[in-house]
Amino acid sequence: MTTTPATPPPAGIAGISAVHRLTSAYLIVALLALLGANVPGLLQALDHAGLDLYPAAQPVLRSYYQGLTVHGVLNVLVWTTFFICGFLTFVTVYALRTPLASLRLAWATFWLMVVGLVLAAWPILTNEASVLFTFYPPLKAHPAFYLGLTLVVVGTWFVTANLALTYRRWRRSHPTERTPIAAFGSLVTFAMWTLASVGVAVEMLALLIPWSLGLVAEIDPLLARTLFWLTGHPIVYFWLLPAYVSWYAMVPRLAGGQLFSAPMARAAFILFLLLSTPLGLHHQFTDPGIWEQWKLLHAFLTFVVFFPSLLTFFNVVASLESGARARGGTGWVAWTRRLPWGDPALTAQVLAMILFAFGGIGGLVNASYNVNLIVHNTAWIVGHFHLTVGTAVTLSFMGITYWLVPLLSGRQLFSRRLALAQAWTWFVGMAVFSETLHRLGLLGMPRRTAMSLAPYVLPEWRGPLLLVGIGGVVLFVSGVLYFLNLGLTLVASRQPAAVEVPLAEYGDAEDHSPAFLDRFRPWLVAAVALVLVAYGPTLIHLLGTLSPVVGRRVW
Ligand code: HAS
Ligand code: CU
Repeated sequence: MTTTPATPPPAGIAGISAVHRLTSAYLIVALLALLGANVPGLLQALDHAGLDLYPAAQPVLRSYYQGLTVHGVLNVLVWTTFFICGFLTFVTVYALRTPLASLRLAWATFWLMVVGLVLAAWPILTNEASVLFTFYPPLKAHPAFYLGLTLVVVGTWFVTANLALTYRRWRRSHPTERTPIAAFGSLVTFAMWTLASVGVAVEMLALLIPWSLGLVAEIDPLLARTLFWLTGHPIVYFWLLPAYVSWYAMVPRLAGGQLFSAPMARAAFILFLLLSTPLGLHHQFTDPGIWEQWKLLHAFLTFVVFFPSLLTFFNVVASLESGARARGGTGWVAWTRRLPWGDPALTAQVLAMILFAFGGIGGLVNASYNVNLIVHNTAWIVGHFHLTVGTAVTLSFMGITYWLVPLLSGRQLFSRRLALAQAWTWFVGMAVFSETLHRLGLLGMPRRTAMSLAPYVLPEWRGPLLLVGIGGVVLFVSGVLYFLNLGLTLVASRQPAAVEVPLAEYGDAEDHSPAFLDRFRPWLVAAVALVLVAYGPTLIHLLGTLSPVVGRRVW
């Protein structure tokens, strides 16, 4: 097997230190969000274990629901989005070895997103927007909440534009080359997201903002929810695909191997571009007023979007195996012992993958129209998304920071041991926490409920609820270890870092992907067409059956 040449040193990329600064800025906001989300997360887990600590958290957090909103918004909207904008910009520039198209636009985008974040954070912190991260009407938040989140979304569109222009510049000077996988995956992620985010943008601009400003008195909850989930489902792949970029383009290198198949990686990304969006109705199987045929179509499409993750499963494990075998691993399973388990950047990501396999299987249960009726709105769903966004994504991003923060700061990671302990405690804590929540869901426990105050807790929930509390405490400790290590890296690490971007080689001298797997436009056109087919009739139907209601503040 021959290989592509090793990654050349970064010195040749014009303006690379400015990109480092930009990525650092995004990373700081992302990490502050993750840090801020950790405390309400602990309070929620303890609430499930029967300890209501919210009276002690006054006046910062006035209720379980305000805490849950802070936790959800900071984790799934801020930590993810800011990390992704910084990381994928960094990756694209490195993979293409081409300067970012416009640094000025990039900084303007960053500040626009920060302004949006501050606007949205202020009503959340003053308890004027305790509407959870799904902000379903008729729950009505302060207008600044909706305006702020809209600015963040618009910011991501500018990131797309900047990356697309960078790619165009690269393509002009490399007309026949295949786009490197890392850049290809990053560009697909932003293309997919930009198409997908139109739903929530319309919801904000046409429904929520005018209504929260008092320009219109009423809102149609079903139409708003449908537009929300048009974006709300694919957003999960907006979070996941950057982890996949790392699993495909960097993890093989960290494992000492190569990417097993570049064409298969490309095929997976293209399938996500096509299929991420037209299936959001699987979040609305129980919503009345939407035709069953369309729900069924979305259920089928959900089974299809499972497929690129199976491709990823195969490709990523084969790549890990190539690394382990190169290090002397043998046997069917025993090779796994030869992975470099002492490297926290790799270990965190492999542990994230293992839990993701279970989260993915749970996703199939959710997607099954009839079985969904059993798990919908129960603790099962909370278990599902802590394995996916809470582990596949978050633990992978943490693993990435174990090489990225030293690279950006120029200081070696303070402690690899602490980082390994962090990754393993996250894995164990999350396994206990999520498995128990799945079980509680099957026992009928509702999600989004302050269990310590609920008068209907069944005796068979009590034991598992305690385990949720224990899992949550382990996760909190893992979070503390993480921030301690990063903090000490910045203030106490004296060793200069000798880190390079671990871009993996492919298992072939050249990338033999067929040309149609390295195109954007035709797949994007097909993706738009699929969304129109999957959503057009339902949206037209909903516009004809509006039953608007006034807003409510129930907290
Ligand atoms: Fe989901 C609800 C279906 C994936 C996140 N999902 C949610 C919610 C969130 C979420 C946040 O169909 C709740 C939203 C709310 O608040 O109401 N989900 C799926 C399906 C998949 C899926 C079919 N979800 C994700 C991902 C998420 C995410 C990814 C975040 C990042 N989900 C649903 C449905 C609902 C839902 C319904 C609505 C439920 C309801 O009733 O409300 C699939 O895409 C999953 C595919 C994944 C796999 C796993 C592949 C494994 C890999 C790793 C392999 C490597 C290993 C390492 C094992 C097929 C790639 C080996 C180790 C060695 C050492 C060698
Ligand atoms: Cu979904």
